[in-house]
Amino acid sequence: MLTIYGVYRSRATRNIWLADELGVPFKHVPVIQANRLANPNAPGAPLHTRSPEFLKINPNGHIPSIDDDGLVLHESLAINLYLAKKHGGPLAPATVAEDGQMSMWSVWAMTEVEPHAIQVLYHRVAKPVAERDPKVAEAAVATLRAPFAVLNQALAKSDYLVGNRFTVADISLAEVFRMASAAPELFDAAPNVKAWLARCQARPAYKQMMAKREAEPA
Ligand SMILES: N[C@@H](CCC(=O)N[C@@H](CS)C(=O)NCC(=O)O)C(=O)O
Repeated sequence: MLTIYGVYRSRATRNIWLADELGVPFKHVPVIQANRLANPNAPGAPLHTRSPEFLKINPNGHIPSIDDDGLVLHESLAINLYLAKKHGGPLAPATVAEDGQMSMWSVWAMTEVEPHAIQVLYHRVAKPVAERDPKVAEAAVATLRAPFAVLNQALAKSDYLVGNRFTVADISLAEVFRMASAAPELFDAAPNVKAWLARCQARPAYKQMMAKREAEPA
């Protein structure tokens, strides 16, 4: 049985969306970020990223993690590649070449895009207004123009990233690019990216995941 650790309001959405697309049943353990709790050490506090019980599963103290019949894995996008390859089908790489392409896009998204996209999210939306720094958001947007252009060019030839079909790479990248949603100027300058993200987010499994995310307290 697959267990996914991490609340819906976290990067766990990447793994939950994929599991739903694959039709893989899973147990969901809603570990919450410790920094979202006023007093994580209070008696009766929910299971969180610094709970000793969770640190035994992920000593990094981050969500998501999975336990798949005893195999414990961390890192959201590595988890996605593992689950896709384990369960196969159209979401998974069909050849070693596709495996290379899916790994390339995933590592690219995590290193070239996510660190900046998260600054857009923090400084335009997520932080309390008094803590937002528009200059940080602007700098992140400026840096993101180049990777947005790269993805825009890649998507000029195909509706999806790899193999001309919707795959795990699209799920992982769509979730990373969603972090930059508060910068519509980036999407307007990259119409293929904008249309691709809308295509990915029109999928029933995405909508199901997002409905559960919205139902969680902010
Ligand atoms: N590279 C990791 C990042 C994990 C991460 O930073 N997760 C956040 C939530 S989205 C977290 O656990 N924050 C709370 C904490 O670090 O205590 C991944 O993609 O899985």
